[in-house]
Amino acid sequence: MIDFYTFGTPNGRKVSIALEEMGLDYETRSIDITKDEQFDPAFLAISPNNKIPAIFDRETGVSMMESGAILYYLATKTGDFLPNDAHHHWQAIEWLNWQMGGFGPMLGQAHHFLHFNPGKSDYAEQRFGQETRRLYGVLDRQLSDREYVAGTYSIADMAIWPWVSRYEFQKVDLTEFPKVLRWYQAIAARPAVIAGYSVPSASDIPMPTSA
Ligand SMILES: N[C@@H](CCC(=O)N[C@@H](CS)C(=O)NCC(=O)O)C(=O)O
Repeated sequence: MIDFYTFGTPNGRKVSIALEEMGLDYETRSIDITKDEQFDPAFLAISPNNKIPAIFDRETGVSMMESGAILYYLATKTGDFLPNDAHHHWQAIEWLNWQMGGFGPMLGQAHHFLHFNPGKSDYAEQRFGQETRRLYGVLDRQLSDREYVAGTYSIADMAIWPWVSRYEFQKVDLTEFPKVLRWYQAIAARPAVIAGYSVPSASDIPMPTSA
């Protein structure tokens, strides 16, 4: 049994999708970051950086923050969703880290300046809007000759996909990135993804109207 600390955000959904895909038993503990529950000392003992997601694995006694590390832990624990051959294994790790170091942090800034605080800074809107589009272009190219970012569906896709699901916040028209759109729709149809998207509370997966 895994205690899963989360909220309805892309970083949280990476892990709920992985838990569902891997068929692991988990209990959800909602941490409402709009009410500062992430600063509760009991939560800080598990997640010292005061951010969701975090897990405590009752079987092993491991507690862990950082969604990329958690995905790697869960894939290693189950032996699922990390390709076995070295080339694709390391490609999955590479794209997982691309998400953790670039796609997530940059799109997070785009959410702040383009969606939550528009009109505050032209410079920031341009900078993060352009970087968001550049990153979508990189992902579109990676998906041009393979179904998933590392060949087969892996934890790298689980890390990237929830950020794409916020395309409306990022003012991105997914039809401009046809390979990303095809990949997004395929993953959105997976029952484990639909279930994981509704953790900790019921949520519909956004779908582009032209799709
Ligand atoms: N690098 C971290 C980022 C986690 C993160 O930014 N979590 C946000 C929600 S998506 C959070 O908990 N924010 C609360 C805060 O900053 O106080 C990860 O991937 O787990």
